[in-house]
Amino acid sequence: MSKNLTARMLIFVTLFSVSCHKKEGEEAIAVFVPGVLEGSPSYETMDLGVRKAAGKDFRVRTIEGGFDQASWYNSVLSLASEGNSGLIVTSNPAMSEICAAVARLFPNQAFLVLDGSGLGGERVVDVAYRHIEQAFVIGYFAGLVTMSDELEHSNPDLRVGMIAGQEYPQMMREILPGYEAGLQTVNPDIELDFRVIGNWYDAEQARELAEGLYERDVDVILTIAGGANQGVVSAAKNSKGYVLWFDSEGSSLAPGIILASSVLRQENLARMLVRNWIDGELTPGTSMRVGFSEGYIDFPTENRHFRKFVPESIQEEMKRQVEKLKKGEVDLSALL
Ligand code: RBF
Repeated sequence: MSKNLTARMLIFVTLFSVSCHKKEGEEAIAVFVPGVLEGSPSYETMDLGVRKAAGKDFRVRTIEGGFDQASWYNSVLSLASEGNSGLIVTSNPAMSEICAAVARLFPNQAFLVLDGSGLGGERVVDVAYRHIEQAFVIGYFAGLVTMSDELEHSNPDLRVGMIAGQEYPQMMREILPGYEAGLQTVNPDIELDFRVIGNWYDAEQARELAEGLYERDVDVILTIAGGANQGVVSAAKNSKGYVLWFDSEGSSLAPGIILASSVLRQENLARMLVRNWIDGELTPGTSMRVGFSEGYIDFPTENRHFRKFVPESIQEEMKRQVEKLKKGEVDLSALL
């Protein structure tokens, strides 16, 4: 073969592979946020994980669906009907059924629902967390906080709070019972005061609810309220109380006030599953449930604020409890 021909072939091969690459670059992944991104830990980590998996090869478009939940179905439907996104990724338990309904109309559209409900049907990939474990571990911690005589703002009353954005099946059947079970494992006399805001954005109402709880001698509040969480933190600062965080690590947002977090490793999960999709290895209709033993729920005891502000005896007790959860030695099935 002449040198010239080899060179020409090389140019052809190079051009060809560049054009293949470009085609890949044009394919988009849509991240549908059911709400707004900012302040919602599970949405922010989903978006990050998708972007890490996509790298430079895939364009990622993040669409905020806003707080009108009745509009989400139409928004996802129009995303699928545009046909520009090879994959639509979203997160929260209400999205499984919404995506399943859209998937029936657009059978070639790939869907990935993180933090789903298990009701994704035959075409959607649906991953549900064992929220009961996530809530149990932070409930156990809240129990130790309210019992403590080493923590400055812990009072002798055995009363603990929880504030949620909304009531929904996973909240009422898993998170609330898991949290209560954690509290009562520490001491059956601990009382729980549970309040619901009714949305995921009203920080002012969250602040009022939290202040009411602290006035009633609650010393620690678990907040699961998206953008409204900030209101609970302001109330804790004014009333000298503690806050517990859910889904992501929150203690750096208010060191010494947000004492601990029960986290989802949603960024890792999103990254892994989107990579699987890119590699053609995401099977439609797959449904999974993950928790501590698979490494997708965690209670970080090495966090520097946790180590600084939490009494050592509580740190040690939490390490023991986390080990048991990781090894699958805590049986919470009776609560479901
Ligand atoms: N969590 C947030 O942080 N922000 C939200 O805007 C938000 N909206 C939700 C809407 C619905 C209909 C449901 C069912 C849950 C929502 N969540 C939201 C809760 C979130 O998906 C998750 O279940 C909890 O954060 C516990 O991990």
